Amino acid sequence: MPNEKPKSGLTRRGFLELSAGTAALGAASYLLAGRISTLVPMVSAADVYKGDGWYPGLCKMCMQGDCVTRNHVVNGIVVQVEGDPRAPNNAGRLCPRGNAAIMQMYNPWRVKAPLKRTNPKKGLNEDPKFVEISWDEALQTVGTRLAKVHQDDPRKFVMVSGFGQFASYFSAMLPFMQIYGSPNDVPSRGQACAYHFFGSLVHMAIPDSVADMDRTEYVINIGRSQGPNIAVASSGSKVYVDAIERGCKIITVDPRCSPEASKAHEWVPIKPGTDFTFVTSMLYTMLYEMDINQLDVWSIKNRSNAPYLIGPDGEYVVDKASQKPLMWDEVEKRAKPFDAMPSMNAALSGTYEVNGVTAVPALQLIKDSVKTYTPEWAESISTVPAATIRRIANEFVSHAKIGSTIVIDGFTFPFRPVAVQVERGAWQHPSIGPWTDGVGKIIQELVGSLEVPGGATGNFAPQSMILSPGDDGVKAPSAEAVAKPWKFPPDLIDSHSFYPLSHTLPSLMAKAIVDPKTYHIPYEVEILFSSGGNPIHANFARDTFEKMYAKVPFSFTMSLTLDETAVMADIVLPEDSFLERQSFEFSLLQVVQPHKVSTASTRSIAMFGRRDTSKIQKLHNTKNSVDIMMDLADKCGFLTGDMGFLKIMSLMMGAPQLDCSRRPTLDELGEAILKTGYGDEKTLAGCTDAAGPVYKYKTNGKENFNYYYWPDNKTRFSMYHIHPLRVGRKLRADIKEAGLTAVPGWKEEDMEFFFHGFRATPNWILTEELSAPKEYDLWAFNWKTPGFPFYCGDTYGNVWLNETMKKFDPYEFAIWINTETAKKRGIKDGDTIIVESRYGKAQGAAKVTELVHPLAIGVPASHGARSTMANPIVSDGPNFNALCTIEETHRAIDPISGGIEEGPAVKVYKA
Ligand SMILES: Nc1nc2c(c(=O)[nH]1)N[C@H]1C(S)=C(S)[C@@H](COP(=O)(O)OP(=O)(O)OC[C@H]3O[C@@H](n4cnc5c(=O)[nH]c(N)nc54)[C@H](O)[C@@H]3O)O[C@H]1N2
Ligand SMILES: Nc1nc2c(c(=O)[nH]1)N[C@H]1C(S)=C(S)[C@@H](COP(=O)(O)OP(=O)(O)OC[C@H]3O[C@@H](n4cnc5c(=O)[nH]c(N)nc54)[C@H](O)[C@@H]3O)O[C@H]1N2
Ligand SMILES: [Mo]
Repeated sequence: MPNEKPKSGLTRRGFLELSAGTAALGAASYLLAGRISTLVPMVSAADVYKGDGWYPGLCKMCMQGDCVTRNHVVNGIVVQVEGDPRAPNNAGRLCPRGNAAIMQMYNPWRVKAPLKRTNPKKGLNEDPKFVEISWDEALQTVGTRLAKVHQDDPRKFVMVSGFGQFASYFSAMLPFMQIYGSPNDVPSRGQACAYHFFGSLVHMAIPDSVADMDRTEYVINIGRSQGPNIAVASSGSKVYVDAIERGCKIITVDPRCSPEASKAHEWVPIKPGTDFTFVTSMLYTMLYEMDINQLDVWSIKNRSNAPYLIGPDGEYVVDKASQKPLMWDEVEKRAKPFDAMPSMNAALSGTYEVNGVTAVPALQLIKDSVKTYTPEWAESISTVPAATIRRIANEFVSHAKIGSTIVIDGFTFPFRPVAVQVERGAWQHPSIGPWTDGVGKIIQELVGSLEVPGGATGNFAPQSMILSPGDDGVKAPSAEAVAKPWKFPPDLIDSHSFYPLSHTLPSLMAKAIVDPKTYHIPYEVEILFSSGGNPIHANFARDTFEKMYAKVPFSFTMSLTLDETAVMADIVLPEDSFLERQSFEFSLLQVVQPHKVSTASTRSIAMFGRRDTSKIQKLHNTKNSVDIMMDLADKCGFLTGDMGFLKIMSLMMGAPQLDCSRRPTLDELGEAILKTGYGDEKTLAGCTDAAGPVYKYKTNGKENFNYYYWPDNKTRFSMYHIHPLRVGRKLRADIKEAGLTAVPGWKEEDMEFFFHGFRATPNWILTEELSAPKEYDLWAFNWKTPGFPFYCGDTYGNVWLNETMKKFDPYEFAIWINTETAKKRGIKDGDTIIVESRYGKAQGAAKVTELVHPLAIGVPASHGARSTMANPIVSDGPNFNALCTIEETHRAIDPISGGIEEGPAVKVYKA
């Protein structure tokens, strides 16, 4: 049986020893030629592939998936993977995961053939009693169901995907959903990865703002990595270290001294969930303790909405005739439309009678909003010394070199080499998390460092549309800042209408499927399709997701291993490992640039993700996921045709001239993309190891900065964040009109908390966790680690990664506790301890250390509870996610981003 577990008698320990042996041999054979003998027994001797040599590859051991590799193939077996030194992004580097890719492909726990469930009872601890079936039967079973629901009501089909499957998501799964007509495409990560709103709003920086690492001189990282924390080979870590070597100062605000913080100029330990106070008191220092002329008055007046006059209702006061926002002209002593006067004449403070109302320049309101947020106040909540905050605010401003310019290709730019980067760690705290970033943006605008050399840019290739202003002169909300339209009763299964600015809401999907009435869903879900996304482990309520999968009459997956979603499935469609996936892979570099840092080497790059797997022997009866999606589209009857699957897929992939009247092979598809993007003379056959990676730069020099397309006051950034205020107002009205008194699941008395973040200026509020009962006297927090930033690439099931991290990183599978804190509780290094929140527990070995804040308990990665049918090593370590809740009654969901509170108050004791 290809899908059986390791032989009985081979205990878990036995298996680990076996894998330890494989890993050790594998590692040793990096140095010795004899390495393949450890892998040979896994393939049948009859199939010896000819064509030993090096072949081009593309790594997919993390979600970014753009590191170019060279794969050494001997007798059809991949014996070595290394970074391609010619690659513009990873330049020969490869992280620990990339180096362990071989063990993903040759993992004995892979799904080896299509499977059908024979035990109708579904549960995470139920044996599904899978039996192997043919591809024909599997596709027919899924196809018939899909076609029926498609006819009936496409909303009843829900797709859950994630970063285990990012490339096929863009290329095939998304087009499938679009043609199928179901709006219910729910990314599994959503509520743990919600930090896109303010970047999208202010400068279309999505996923988030990234520093210009070629030139920046002072970066404040709050709850975020620039690469080293998660070992990013593509850009990331190398760029970070280079910047430090060239003298750039990096300040890391984090409860933990991460590998990155240890290399940084300064580590600022902070109590989890309190970053809002740090940034708002920096803002206080800048506005109350500095002279305005120390700030970039030119940028404030020309490139933000800070001078716009605001009425008592919080709205812009507009010119009656043109409807354009007004500014107060200090020279002419009257209000004028923002584009009808020299911006430098605009008032930034005071009150003015305009249009019969008392109007105030927006900057004045921002200043008023932080008047009590002194560094001393911030210290009382965050524990960061007031003097440190003041010093950092002053250093930030002095490093901004306000007034300086830089000439690139003959074009003169403002030069502002500072950035504030606020990400996950700081965002995942309802109501105040997003605003930590919202204030981070304000601080940067005060020194003029957005979208100019040295400052912060976005991850999209620079281009003219990115900063285009609306009629009000301010860059229009884009990407995730565009509010989802209201609809009641909702079509969307995940309550998106109630959280119009959110990223994605998988836990609300789960709740609505289990209990459609509470969430006002007028239909019952009939089919769940999961692939490369694991809401059961990526989120915070295993039970709810288990109930969801158990309730839906039919679910299927496209899987690499038997993860939780597969254990709950009726049909499992086995997928090729990326090392054996044919032709090409849709590279993320087609869409967004590396998430972590930005340099000229990657800022506008597009790359063809060539994989030549023709000489690699496939191990099992698996298929390429793009092929599987074509099969399913065919079964549903929409493969070909004018707006058929092939057409949409070819458009999404950037190959509009593909012949869509018949099903293409993957080679044909790859070649069409190659020719469209890189020239008609290019052929797949020409993409060899000798020829090197295929890529191009879309822009160069001055075109690499969005300021170039919208200089001076041609566009303005949101500093007074009027958009969330407006969205909140509309949402209140919509809810009322629907006859509701609260958002589903929320208590009526918590609705003020719900709407708290929908405002234009920052305002502090105590979260549920910061006001927990006194016995919960510590705060747990979490981060991604170099070995296991995600489950993509099946990192947790990878024996080499598991062994390496166990052996070399004593912090990986442990619970971090500060020396003083441990002493008070009689906890010693290595003791088994229990971390208990009001929602759940995590257990593990204590790592007593000075590298963590005394009030914080660090629980790394996403270890712990896992699928019963995967390699048992996947459940090693403490499970952070069990400590968090998805309950609205605990105010656990951020109403803006949809993010879940990831800083639960906990108590800690010896087991
Ligand atoms: N504790 C904790 N939880 C977290 C996070 C954290 O840092 N800590 N991070 C959060 C964030 S930011 C995100 S984005 C999400 C990510 O969460 P998801 O988007 O769900 O992605 P992954 O966890 O990477 O992988 C999901 C599933 O993909 C499967 N898989 C891996 N490789 C392949 C493949 O090649 N093919 C197929 N078909 N399946 C594959 C794995 O078995 C896994 O079950 O997790 C979130 N959850
Ligand atoms: N190459 C590559 N790049 C990637 C990815 C990839 O897979 N590969 N993944 C992308 C994805 S999906 C994501 S979500 C990002 C994740 O990128 P990051 O946000 O950089 O990743 P995390 O490790 O989750 O970082 C969170 C940090 O916040 C800290 N932290 C936790 N709680 C708090 C808090 O309350 N306050 C403060 N100040 N800090 C806190 C943690 O200790 C940790 O250092 O990376 C993206 N970039
Ligand atoms: Mo993420």
